[in-house]
Amino acid sequence: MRNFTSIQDVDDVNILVSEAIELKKNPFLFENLGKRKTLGLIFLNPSLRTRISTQKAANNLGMNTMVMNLDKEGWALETEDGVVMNGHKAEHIKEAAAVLGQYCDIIGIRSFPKLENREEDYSENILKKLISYTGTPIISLETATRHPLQSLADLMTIKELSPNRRPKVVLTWAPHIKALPQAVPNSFAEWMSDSNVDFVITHPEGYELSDEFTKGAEIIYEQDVALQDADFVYVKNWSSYNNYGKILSTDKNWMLTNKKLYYTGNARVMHCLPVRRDVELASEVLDGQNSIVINQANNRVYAAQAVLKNILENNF
Ligand code: AN0
Ligand code: CP
Repeated sequence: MRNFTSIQDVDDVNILVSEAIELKKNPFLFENLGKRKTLGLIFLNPSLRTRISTQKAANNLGMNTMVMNLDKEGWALETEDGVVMNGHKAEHIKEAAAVLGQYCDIIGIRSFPKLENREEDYSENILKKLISYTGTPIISLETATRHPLQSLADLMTIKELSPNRRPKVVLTWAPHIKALPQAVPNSFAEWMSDSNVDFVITHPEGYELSDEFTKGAEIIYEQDVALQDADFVYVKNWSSYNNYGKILSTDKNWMLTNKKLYYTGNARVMHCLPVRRDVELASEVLDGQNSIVINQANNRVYAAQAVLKNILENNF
């Protein structure tokens, strides 16, 4: 594996998940693998888990890390080609990426979509330009359309806690006060469709995700029906893909409560975090026995470590 930007970059997902589970048992087994190698983490948007778990993963492999909050601390970046740069943007991504490639051996990038122009967001312009101009392997730390490190940690969590049969996994839309990206549900759907699970998606009409990500999944518009006999319920808000970036519903009935959990097979409840309590997910669920959101966050370290290990082994 050279880059980690989607499930398509992974040679064997089962092996990668197994490796993450092994690393969790023995995090320092490869503590010299990344010696004298530098991981640069570029953030154009906020982050708690990705920022810290990826640094911890790199440290466990003996790597150095440099974190750059380019949205606040760098020069304003021009990302389009052919622009006369006489506005407020002082540096082009072409030079910035090439320079970062001189200082770093592997680069991670977080870059949210603007949610204004679907074609522009789904072109993954910034990610593609980094791959072209840095000359280093690139890891997505959540870009416009996907969050693969999250999905790998999610799949690992499901594997660890699955019953001894094919589990039923339900992705449910939840209300939110802000328009959020489709990256987390897109990625989750893409990884689940490729896994040994029965995968169901439930959301209000108008919240269909791009079928590039959901092919193979069953879509049920009645949440109570979808939740029946679920082993895992993944809660997440996203804005509309078809009516791009818009909030079409704030219906509180879509919030997962203990009463709704009753329809499931005593399902484990997942969320990538950050979560808005009693907007997206009821406190009683988050604080209850079925919530595994902290396990998921913990697994982010080993997911990132498995990815970094694979890239280090195959590229240096
Ligand atoms: C982001 C999102 O939904 O993509 C990041 C999640 C990991 N969430 C928010 O902006 C609240
Ligand atoms: N789940 C996740 O990626 O969280 P952060 O946005 O805090 O990194």
